[in-house]
Amino acid sequence: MIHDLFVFSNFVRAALAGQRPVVALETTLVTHGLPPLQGVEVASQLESEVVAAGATPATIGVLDGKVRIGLTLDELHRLASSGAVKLNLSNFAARVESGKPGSTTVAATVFVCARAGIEVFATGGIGGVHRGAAESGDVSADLTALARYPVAVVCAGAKAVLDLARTVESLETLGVPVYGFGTDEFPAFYLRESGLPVDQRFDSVERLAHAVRSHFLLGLGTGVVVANPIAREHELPRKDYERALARAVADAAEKKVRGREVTPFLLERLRELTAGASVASNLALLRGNARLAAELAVALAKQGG
Ligand code: PSU
Ligand code: MN
Repeated sequence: MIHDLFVFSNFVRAALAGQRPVVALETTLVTHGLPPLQGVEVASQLESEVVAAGATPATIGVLDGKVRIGLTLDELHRLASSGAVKLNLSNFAARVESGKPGSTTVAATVFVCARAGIEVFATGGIGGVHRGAAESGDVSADLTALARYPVAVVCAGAKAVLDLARTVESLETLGVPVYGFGTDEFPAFYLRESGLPVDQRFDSVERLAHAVRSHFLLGLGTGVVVANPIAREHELPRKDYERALARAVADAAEKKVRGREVTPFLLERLRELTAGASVASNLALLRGNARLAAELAVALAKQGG
């Protein structure tokens, strides 16, 4: 039995009990990854995408001393407006214990999925190895969680602000397969291509689901990254993007932004420097990931486990 620190919504509990497809969604992108008012609206849009593709959404967060699996719209509003802290694996338990609100990163969401028996999770981009990590040691706990919990994470690659080559190397070292959906290359979030390879390409959801199921059945124990590139028409123009990114990274260094603040700072700076275009791309890829995750969950449920 799962501990009563975990609280399921009725919808999610019923879907899991009936072995129907469920897709988890994180909340750090709601509270820290998007401009404040947009976060909740985007969260509901992602839930709608999941429902439209035939799965039950489980948006995850920490409220009132409990881990909530399937937040209501009301609870999402509370999370977004009450100073939620960004939770990874190291600050998770203390935040639950405090009774104060927390939003889940990929690391925390993957952990909750594993505890709750949810196999598929959709996000924007995973965290990874930061630029300059050799000095700062800043490597996202998302990698730790992927190495530890068998959950399929559908994403548009890793956050664009990272050292992507080192992030891909780390995934291999940790034993986390990267499956490209309709691509041979690890996507670069706002761009479809990074020049880095994936482990295996899949062009059909059924084949992808078989590979994910095999990974789970073999008991490799790690997560799977399903890399789903942004649609061509929603990519940022490469030149604009590269210029904005270089500027944002320089600003972060100058302002000595550190630790958990780095990602939100860079995303906000990119939004300003691209006049909002980065947010539009972000929304498009999030919707695409929610849809593919739901299709994957449906295919996995059909195949059985
Ligand atoms: N990528 C984005 N927007 C985000 C994040 C990633 O484009 O908001 C969030 C995710 O929740 C991810 C977290 O798990 O940032 C990673 O943060 P850090 O690098 O501090 O571990
Ligand atoms: Mn970090």
